[in-house]
Amino acid sequence: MTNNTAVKTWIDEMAAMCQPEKIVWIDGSEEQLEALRAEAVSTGEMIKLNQEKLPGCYYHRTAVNDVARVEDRTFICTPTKEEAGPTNNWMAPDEMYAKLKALYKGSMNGRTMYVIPYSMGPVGSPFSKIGIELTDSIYVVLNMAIMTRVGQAVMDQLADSPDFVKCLHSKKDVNPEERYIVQFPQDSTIWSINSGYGGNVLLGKKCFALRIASYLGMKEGWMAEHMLILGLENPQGEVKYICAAFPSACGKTNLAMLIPPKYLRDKGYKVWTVGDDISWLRIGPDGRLYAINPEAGFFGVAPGTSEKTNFNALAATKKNTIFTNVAINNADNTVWWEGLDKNPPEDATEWKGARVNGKEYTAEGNKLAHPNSRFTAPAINCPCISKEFENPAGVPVTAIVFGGRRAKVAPLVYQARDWQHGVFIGATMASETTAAAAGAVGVVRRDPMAMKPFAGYNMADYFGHWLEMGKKMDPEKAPKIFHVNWFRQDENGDFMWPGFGDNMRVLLWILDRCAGKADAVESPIGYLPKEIDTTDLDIDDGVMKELLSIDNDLWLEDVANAREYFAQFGNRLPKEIMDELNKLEANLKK
Ligand code: OXD
Ligand code: MN
Repeated sequence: MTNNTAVKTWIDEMAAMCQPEKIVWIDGSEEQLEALRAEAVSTGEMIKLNQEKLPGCYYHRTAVNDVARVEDRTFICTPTKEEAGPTNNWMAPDEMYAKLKALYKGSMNGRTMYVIPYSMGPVGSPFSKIGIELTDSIYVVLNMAIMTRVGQAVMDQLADSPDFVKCLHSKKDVNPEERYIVQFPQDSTIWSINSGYGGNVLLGKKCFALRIASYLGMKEGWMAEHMLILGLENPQGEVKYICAAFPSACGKTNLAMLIPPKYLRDKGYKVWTVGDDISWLRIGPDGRLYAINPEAGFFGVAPGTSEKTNFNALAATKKNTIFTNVAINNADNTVWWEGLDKNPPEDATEWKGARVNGKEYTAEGNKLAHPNSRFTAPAINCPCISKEFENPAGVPVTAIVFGGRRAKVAPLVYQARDWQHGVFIGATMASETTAAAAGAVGVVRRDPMAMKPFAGYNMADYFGHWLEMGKKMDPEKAPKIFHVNWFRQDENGDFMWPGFGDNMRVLLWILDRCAGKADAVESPIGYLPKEIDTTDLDIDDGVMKELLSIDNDLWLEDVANAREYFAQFGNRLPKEIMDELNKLEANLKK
């Protein structure tokens, strides 16, 4: 498939270490993928689901000890510890290479090594980057073929360039004690071993498109962010694009595929999905910021996904989808998960593989699907996929939205005064633990720009890069920055805002602000709405007032918490971030 000497030399080296029985190139053809599906079914690695109800759909179960990303075993191996920063695990590259080489030695004995050339972003787009993943797992090959663009076209694009990210994965024996997910940013290299779970092994996603890409972005003057991209179309047919960053499990996929409330649908408003998890952003020739979604599929959390909560995501899973760790409904060989409906199948196989009476099993408090069970669905299946999804030039970004789960502190929405203030708002992003007791405020976890687990270099330098990007844009053309909080609670611990489709009301205020059409009031934290449209919404004025207000004392506590958090970065923290923190404190004390 290639005469590229850099590629061939690297594969020879990796094969000499892992010692596979044979090497198979993935050419991207449906014929080859179909043969691999058949092979995976014959070995039990995958189960073929009901092909009438779920055509092209398969099921996979991971090892019980291997069901999520493993942040404590994820490393950024930069030459010095300072380059990785205090929020990443670090080991010296030489030491880590030596440790892992011993683990990889003979790890593919008797197995096939698949070579997956893949493009993050449309093949040939100026935004796009190429990776090659070597893996001993057919499951990984088939998932990568959904999540990225794979095959010969990618090798043709690479031609004889050595500019590709070298990704090595071996499932080995899934030993959690020897599981490592390691990025070497300076070498454009990712090594993952002893896992078969998506986030650890689909190396194009978090490892490349966020960790390695954020480092490349810093070097090359662009940005890789943990952000969804959506287009909001008004009744005149104009579409404006929003990028939004939320920590994991805050409903990014739901927001990306939002269905507007009926009164807005009736007027002609629509939402189009460009991406649900990752954005790559570059300043275009016109000085505006443009975004692409580097992925080609959705690796979504299944539990909680239903016709009501996310009709579009559910529709996307109805064909050519791989389900991982959900439950099987044996009556018709389809899938089920908590929250799909209120009707767990009687004859079910739970995610670990035991055949149970699903009704009794769940009534006893057990879960049929693992809470982090997933669907891997092609983006083009999504009924609201944007027609700009494949646009190699990306979409122009009008607003950037940060958000978190805050029971008390953050209002429903507020706007940053300018880019620098917006970067500060992103840098202080936080979420509270969801299991908070009624009314009680959970434990605050800082997750700057939702990138804490994903920044491939020192987070303080990452803030600096955000500030630099702002300086390169005309302030009139740069996206306006906002913060939202769908999770504010009343004194009984009940959510005050309905969320889901009604979040569209907040997005409309955001876009109106960007167009200079909506009023706001200045507050110590930024601009608060005078009003959010609540047409047809059963919410009283007192609740709306509360949602749009702030408690200065709680905010001062938050300032103290943020100050403590920032201390870990020492004098590497950009001065602008501290200036904004001091300004916020002074505003709150006024
Ligand atoms: C994800 C995550 O899987 O952020 O997207 O954890
Ligand atoms: Mn994510």
